[in-house]
Amino acid sequence: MICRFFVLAIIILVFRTVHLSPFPGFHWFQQRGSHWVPTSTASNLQLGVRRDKFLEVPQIIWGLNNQKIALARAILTARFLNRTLLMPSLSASLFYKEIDLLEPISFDKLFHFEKFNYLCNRFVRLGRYSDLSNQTEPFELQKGSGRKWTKERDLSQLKQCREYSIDRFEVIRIAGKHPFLWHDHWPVKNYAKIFECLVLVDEIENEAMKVISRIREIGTKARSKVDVAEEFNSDGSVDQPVPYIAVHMRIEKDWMIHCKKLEQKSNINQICSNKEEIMERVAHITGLQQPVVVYLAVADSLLEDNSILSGWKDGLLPYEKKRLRVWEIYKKYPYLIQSAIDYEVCSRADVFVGNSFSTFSSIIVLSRTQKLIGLGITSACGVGVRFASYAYNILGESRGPKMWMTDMSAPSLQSISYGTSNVSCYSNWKAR
Ligand SMILES: Nc1nc2c(ncn2[C@@H]2O[C@H](COP(=O)(O)OP(=O)(O)O)[C@@H](O)[C@H]2O)c(=O)[nH]1
Ligand SMILES: *[C@@H]1O[C@H](CO)[C@@H](O)[C@H](O)[C@H]1NC(C)=O
Ligand SMILES: *[C@@H]1O[C@H](CO)[C@@H](O)[C@H](O)[C@H]1NC(C)=O
Ligand SMILES: *[C@@H]1O[C@H](CO)[C@@H](O)[C@H](O)[C@H]1NC(C)=O
Repeated sequence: MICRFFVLAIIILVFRTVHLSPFPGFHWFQQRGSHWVPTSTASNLQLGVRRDKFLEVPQIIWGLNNQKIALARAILTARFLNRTLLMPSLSASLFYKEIDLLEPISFDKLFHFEKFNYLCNRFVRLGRYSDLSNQTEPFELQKGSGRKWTKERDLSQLKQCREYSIDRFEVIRIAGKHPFLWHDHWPVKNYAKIFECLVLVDEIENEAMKVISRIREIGTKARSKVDVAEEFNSDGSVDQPVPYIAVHMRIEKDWMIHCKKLEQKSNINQICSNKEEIMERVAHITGLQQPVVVYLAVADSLLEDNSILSGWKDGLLPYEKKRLRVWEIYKKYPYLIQSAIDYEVCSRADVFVGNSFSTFSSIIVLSRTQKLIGLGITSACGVGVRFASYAYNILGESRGPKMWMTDMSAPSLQSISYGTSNVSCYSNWKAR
């Protein structure tokens, strides 16, 4: 009897916990895409941010990950003001000098709008322009700029907006600088939560899956030629898909110019790595079972020469989009979407190697760090850890690249948005 009572009590407890989970999307997140049903429960209406007050921000621009950071900063600002963020416009192209070439693209062409609100429910909220009642003109808020516009002044301006005289407006429209350039007031873990809610729309997610299966297919063939000891099931299948490495080779000419300037300005000589250095360091990663496919995430059109496929150590099989025969998939899309597909391929790789001064690499490592935390792995310093990440621009152990995890307890996104040479494999577990 006592036993039964306890079992019952535990079942009730578990049931309650599942229902009262503070972040309901989390359990579901593991199996995203497969069977998702939008739910909007009336009981949630009072929680989270207000649905009748809005924030509007300027068009979001620059690279994919600069855009993601800008979006997160805008929506965290909206949360601070207890407002819904009006779905901002992203930019499909990378031209940032000529405004007319920015090619605005709606947020929901790339990311799933409903899933975003579902996953980030009670934390932040995105709204549509059709939600507006248009009763009053928006309040126009000019962001300050220049050296005198300090972080403190910026925050006090935001605080003023929470007072009735401004708060009574249905819409606060921020004018001036775009959100990537705003002062950063939010900790890394808040950004991480927003990034988790950014799920690609099905069409683009499927394209990324096609690329990944092509990579694994090639890996499987390569392994079947040599005698790699796989653990076969009784029916001859294998449990784990064939692993692959993704390397974000940041060697495009626009980057080379930028990083040389950055090295001079910051007096750090570990920012630019040429392709020989990248190949050499990747070759010294320990614990890799070979042969293994190395997917090179590069912007082919911006490359100076095509020699990135030669010079790799035996056992590392380099593939970029053309050799992989997936260029057909990418070429249908503008820059932003190409980059989003690459992001997904790198984010899901078994091993990722990037540059710690690239936001593209940094945000991939952030997502992988979160994945490791989710798997309960408390230190990625061991050899052969799944989802290991490395920074090739920094020398690590035994001539390899440096192990890299995101410091989830950092008070701002500074090191992620502007790069850092201070990377390590430690992570602060109290952050969660
Ligand atoms: N990985 C990858 N990068 C791309 C692609 N197309 C353009 N890029 C690069 O991505 C860069 C912009 O990305 P961004 O998010 O700003 O990252 P970061 O410049 O590396 O910090 C551009 O400068 C391009 O060189 C692509 O298809 N894949
Ligand atoms: C926003 O305002 C609502 C209603 O006034 C309140 O219940 C909620 O807790 C506030 N949310 C935040 C994030 O401050
Ligand atoms: C308010 O204005 C927006 C944009 O101009 C429009 O899309 C929306 O339908 C309007 N809402 C109402 C209730 O008229
Ligand atoms: C390097 O990063 C760690 C973890 O974020 C931090 O504790 C340390 O102070 C940083 N060191 C330097 C020199 O910035």
